[in-house]
Amino acid sequence: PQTIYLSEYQVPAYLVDQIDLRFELFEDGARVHSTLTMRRNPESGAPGQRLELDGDSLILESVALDGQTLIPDAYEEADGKLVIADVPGQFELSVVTWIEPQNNTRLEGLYKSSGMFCTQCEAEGFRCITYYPDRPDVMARFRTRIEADRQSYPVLLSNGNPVEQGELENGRHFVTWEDPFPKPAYLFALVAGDLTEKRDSFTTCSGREIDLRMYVEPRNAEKCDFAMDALKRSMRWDEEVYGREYDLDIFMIVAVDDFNMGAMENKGLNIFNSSCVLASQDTATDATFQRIEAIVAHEYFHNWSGNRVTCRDWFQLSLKEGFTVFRDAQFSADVGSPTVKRIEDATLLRTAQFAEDAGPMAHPVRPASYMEIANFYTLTIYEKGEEVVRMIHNLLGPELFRKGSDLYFERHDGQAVTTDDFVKAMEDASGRDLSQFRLWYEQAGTPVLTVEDEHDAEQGIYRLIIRQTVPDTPGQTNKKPQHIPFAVGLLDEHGQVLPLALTADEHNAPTERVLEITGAEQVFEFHGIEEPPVPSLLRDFSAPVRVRYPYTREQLLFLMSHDTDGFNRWDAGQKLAIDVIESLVGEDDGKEIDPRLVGAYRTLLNDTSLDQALVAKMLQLPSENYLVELADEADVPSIHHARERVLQHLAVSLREELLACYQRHQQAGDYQLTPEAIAGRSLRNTALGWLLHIGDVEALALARSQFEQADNMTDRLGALRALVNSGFDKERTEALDAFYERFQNDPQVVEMWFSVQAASFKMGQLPHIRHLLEHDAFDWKNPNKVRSVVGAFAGQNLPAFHNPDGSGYGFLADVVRRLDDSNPQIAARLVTPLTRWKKFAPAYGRQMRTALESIRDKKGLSKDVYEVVYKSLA
Ligand code: HT7
Ligand code: ZN
Repeated sequence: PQTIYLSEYQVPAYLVDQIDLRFELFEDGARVHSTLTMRRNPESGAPGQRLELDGDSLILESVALDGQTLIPDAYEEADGKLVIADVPGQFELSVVTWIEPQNNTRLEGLYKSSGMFCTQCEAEGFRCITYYPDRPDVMARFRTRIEADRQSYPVLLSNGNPVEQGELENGRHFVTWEDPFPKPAYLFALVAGDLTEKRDSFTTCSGREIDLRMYVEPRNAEKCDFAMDALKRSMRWDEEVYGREYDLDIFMIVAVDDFNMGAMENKGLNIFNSSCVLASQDTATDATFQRIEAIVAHEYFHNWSGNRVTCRDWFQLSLKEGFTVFRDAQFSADVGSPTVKRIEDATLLRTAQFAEDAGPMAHPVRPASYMEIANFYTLTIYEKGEEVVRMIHNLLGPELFRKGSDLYFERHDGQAVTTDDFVKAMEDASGRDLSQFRLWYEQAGTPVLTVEDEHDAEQGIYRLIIRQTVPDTPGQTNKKPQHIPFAVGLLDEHGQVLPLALTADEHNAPTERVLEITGAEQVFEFHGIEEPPVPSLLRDFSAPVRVRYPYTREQLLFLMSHDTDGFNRWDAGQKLAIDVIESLVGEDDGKEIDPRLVGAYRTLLNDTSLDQALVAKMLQLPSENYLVELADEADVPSIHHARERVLQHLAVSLREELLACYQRHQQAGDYQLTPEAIAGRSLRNTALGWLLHIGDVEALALARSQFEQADNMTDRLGALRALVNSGFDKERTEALDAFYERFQNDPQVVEMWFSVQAASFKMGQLPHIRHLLEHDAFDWKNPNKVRSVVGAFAGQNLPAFHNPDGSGYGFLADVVRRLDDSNPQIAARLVTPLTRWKKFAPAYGRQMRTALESIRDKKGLSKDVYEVVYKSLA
């Protein structure tokens, strides 16, 4: 496969002003009539009159130039292109293609899901519909006419506003949609089906009434309210916080069961994976509700950050994704608990993005090359991209950042631009120089800050000596120091934050400072510090970096109970638990577990004056995935064993406190989604899980009654998970059967049922995973089902996946080879756990490599999987 380079970017030779589409939808295929009004791009230096259009899996029926049908000699169809050697400066090109949505298992372009037609065009799906310059810097006005059988497809949707509809012969009908905003083809969408419509409305800040509609399968009609409310909250928030008003008269959301990712921000017609939009108290957990709210907001926010201002090319993907994730994170923090949101985001980043940044697929936030763009919808583009925008926000402060975003939207409305344009707008609005900061977009790898300190009692000076390195990554060595906002605080022995005076005569100094790290080594002096303080470093996780500072356990215990920064308070607890677990890895079971850990957890459980949302997070031990990420040559069974020992020890030692915590957080009254209520459920379910882990019979009775009587899915699934991870075999089987019996007709709940088993070490051993794949409810064509079994097994059930006999690796390789033919995007994503082979002890790494080689050797391997496997083996 060919590698595409950012350095080879050229403006398009031809532009499209208008595209008129007519879709004839049938059961055995679809005919697509497209008429493009095109002209030569005055900015293009490309010589000649050669027109190249992209196409994939198309059957070409005819081509006409300015109304004249072209004979086959006048054009060439090869290597995914339609080439017409000689076109005038301005012309109309009509192309008719035949496609087969019913056989489209890749879920790119136009396909069928549960009997409905739907599309996914980002990044390069539009070329599976018709020949087109399928690149985001070609922006056109779309007019779309859809024709289909009225009975089977009463609802016909596309982008923009409906402008015409009517009846046709043979029980068919049509609707025409017009989108007034020029857009790239990746934002095109079409939906046709027998769908229930839910309606609401929103009045914008300027008084315009927007028609809001959700379209779902009739059985899901009762699961729309939460997403609709989340949409309205998002619309209001974007007006208030970013001054962004919605621009069309109608905004639609559609839920589809078969979808490669979470959702898609098509202009005016967002399409969602059902699992990311449908919810009810009975069927969705708190985490699902929060995810839905964040994704609805994310897709809505794209209307400005992505659609009105879009990407020039796919190297700029983080321009829209990083910025939009930042916006949705701000929104979630505003409507929920900001500290908890920050903890969740930093956990994902440190566990998974840091691993990506240290692995074979490491790439900058603005990559310099790719083979298959679908492989670059990564944690680096999304989550690290978010952190980069957040750092600009930290450096500029909220007012100047808002000035910068206003300037960016105003300056580039209707354009396809670059990450550099974004940074430039921030610079111009703030007067700050962000030239060194731009390295965050260019250099891959997670910077490491090594911090030393010294206290000069005589002068009352405390010094922080900070050294910065950026590790080598594939294709990048000898990197330059980056510009890092490093938030710090200092605590005295009573836990009071100290003023941070940078000179002897600075008065009223703040108690928190964002230090700007720009060099390879820098020293910061704080004056008036009489006693050695405890430093609180990288507060609120102010930059996506690793910090090395030799905290003692005493200091961590101190920060855990005194730090005024909620994030660092939580982080101190994590560091302490990690230190204790790591000290047990590879040791025999006689080695003592530091009693101070139990003491700290006891305080957390007993002190009801603490923020319970924070306590709920603090009680969660660091995951096995994070422990692996921190290890040099990870030995998963030993890590698992050490973590289990700590968990068991804590649960045995704190049995009474856990039972009391469980009882204290019994919730009476209606189910609520407030941060307090969510924290209460989380604490209860953590306590229950720990107690069942140690085979507590009293807790077993609590779990069974919670499972049976729960009025919400968080508690029901919490009890089920606790039972699945317990040693109570009979009760576990009974609960799993009862759960399936009750929810078998709800695909989203069945997905949870699969993943609770596949992610559990107690249950999810390979024979059982194979058994799940044979289950009636499992469907290889549905990405959610594949993720819920195979993804959960390889991504979360580490000791089973890393079975020393290598069976987990062989299994995953078989699955990837199988999926490579039907859905290469999903296959390429599933390979990820194998690509980390260098991270593991040699006996494991070798077998992981062998599994990768068996994928590499498959005949006809897709470009998607080839890129990931090839780079991992290099
Ligand atoms: N912008 C959307 C990306 C997306 C996607 C990409 C590749 C293949 C399938 C896809 N479905 C959606 C989602 C988002 O970030 O908002
Ligand atoms: Zn997005």
